[in-house]
Amino acid sequence: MNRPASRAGHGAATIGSTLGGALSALSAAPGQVAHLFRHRFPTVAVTGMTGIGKTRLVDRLARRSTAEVDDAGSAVMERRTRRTSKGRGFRIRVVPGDNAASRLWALDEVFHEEPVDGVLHVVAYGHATPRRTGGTSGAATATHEELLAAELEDWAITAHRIAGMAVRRGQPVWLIIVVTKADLFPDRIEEAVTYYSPGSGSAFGKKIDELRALAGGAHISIDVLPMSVPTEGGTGPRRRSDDQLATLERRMAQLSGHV
Ligand SMILES: Nc1nc2c(ncn2[C@@H]2O[C@H](COP(=O)(O)OP(=O)(O)OP(=O)(O)O)[C@@H](O)[C@H]2O)c(=O)[nH]1
Ligand SMILES: [Mg+2]
Repeated sequence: MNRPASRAGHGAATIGSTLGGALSALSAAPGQVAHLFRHRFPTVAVTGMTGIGKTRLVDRLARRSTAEVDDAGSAVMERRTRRTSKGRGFRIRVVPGDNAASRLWALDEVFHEEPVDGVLHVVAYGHATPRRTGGTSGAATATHEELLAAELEDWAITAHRIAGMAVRRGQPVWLIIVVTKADLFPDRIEEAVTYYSPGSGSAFGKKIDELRALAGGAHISIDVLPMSVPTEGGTGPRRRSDDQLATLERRMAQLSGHV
């Protein structure tokens, strides 16, 4: 693996003498470098409906403090890089949750044009922050049931995209359902995790089972993990949040072959 790469470095000098070898080395090397880079910095798509907590989560993952204007929501794809020790990490792409044209472009990008290695799909057990859609005024309101239903609808769209990608790619794809805002329902965390789990028979669980069926033989690994990223200065249990983050990061590293 080293040899062709170092040869390619002297490509111009050796091209006359060992034309065939040098040419094949030149064409192979960029692929190998890209492959190595991709292994060290796999791409991860972060999906989920508007107001669910994607931006807060990835800012925490990237060790970056969240911008003040939380309430606005994200209109375009956000990009972050998470660096871990030993020169590894993740390239994170956050698909905007609002149903704008930019969301469709972003979904196309992460699931079709530059298919990602893994997906963090963010849900919040009906605790998404209601956001106004463009052009309307006044505070947005929605009941818990409406928000749960909206999560389900949002997942149906994303699940189709993930299944399509898995089928086309023919290599394993991993998915972690991140149940965030757990600080808002501390006594119902287990119940929430079950609700989002495959085989649970819940409305969401059934949709996860459908994803498996849609993807056919393509391999998709599915995890469900609780998370909370309380606002800075908040009174929530910091310790639990740190543990949850550590668990998520460990699992992402395992799934990417980093450990
Ligand atoms: N209590 C609590 N609030 C959270 C948590 N995560 C996010 N929030 C709040 O929920 C709101 C929405 O979070 P965002 O991260 O902006 O949501 P988003 O998914 O990026 O939304 P869009 O950009 O519209 O797609 C913000 O007011 C956050 O402060 C959490 O774990 N706990
Ligand atoms: Mg956002």
